[in-house]
Amino acid sequence: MSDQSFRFTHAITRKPGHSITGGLRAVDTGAPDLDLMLAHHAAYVAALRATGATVTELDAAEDFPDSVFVEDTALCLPQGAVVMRPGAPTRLGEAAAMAPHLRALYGQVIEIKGPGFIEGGDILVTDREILIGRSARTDAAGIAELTRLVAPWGHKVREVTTPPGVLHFKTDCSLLDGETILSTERLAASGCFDSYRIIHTAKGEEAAANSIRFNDVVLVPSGFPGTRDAILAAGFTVVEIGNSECAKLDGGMSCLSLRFTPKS
Ligand code: CIR
Repeated sequence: MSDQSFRFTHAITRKPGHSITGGLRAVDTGAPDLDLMLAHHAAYVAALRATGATVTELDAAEDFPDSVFVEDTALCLPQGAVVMRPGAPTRLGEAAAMAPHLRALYGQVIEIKGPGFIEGGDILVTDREILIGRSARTDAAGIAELTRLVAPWGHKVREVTTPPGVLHFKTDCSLLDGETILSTERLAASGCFDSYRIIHTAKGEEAAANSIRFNDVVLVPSGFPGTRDAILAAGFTVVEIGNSECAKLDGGMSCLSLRFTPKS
């Protein structure tokens, strides 16, 4: 089994700013507390660094309330990075703001030009394929353009469906190793992971599905003991990170970083 889908030497994160209170959310459950979010964010960055990775922490970008969720701005592959074209109008400029940072670290950076839209949160890369969930943010034209761009790098794309009412495909799943996926029951019921080993989130703990495998650890949002124990029982090492404030904006563990090994 190759491990390039979960072993990385680098990550990019961006600090949340005061404008985070204006971030997008499906349901208003109250304003996020910036100080608490900063504390959770610092723990998240520390957990990535503890695996030996180099983490570039960008300053807050107040013009973009959701810019802490850097994952949506790019897809990082072993051969190069692809700058996304977010489907949320308030987030479109975030991708262009990320591009120079990727260029500074990565050998090869290309971009989705449109007219379609695609966000990183809808893309799950496994050892054998790239799964992309169509969603309110990612459309057929965006998927088609990405498919064309990554074909010369030898990547096969499979289009799948994001459950109705779920923001991103990866809101409901994460990769634990090259062959193992953590998924909600509602997403796995679509059959999209039938050729993988699946670990289901515990009942009522759907919000734990957005975890990430990063080198030797799995970062899991705090407060989901059933799912944490299922991941532990499967032999993974778990680090729990507070996510109460990002959750108010429909964000989780994957959204907070771009993870990659630069192509030199
Ligand atoms: C948004 O609605 O775009 C943000 N409030 C949350 C983005 C979460 N990103 C992700 O799941 N990759």
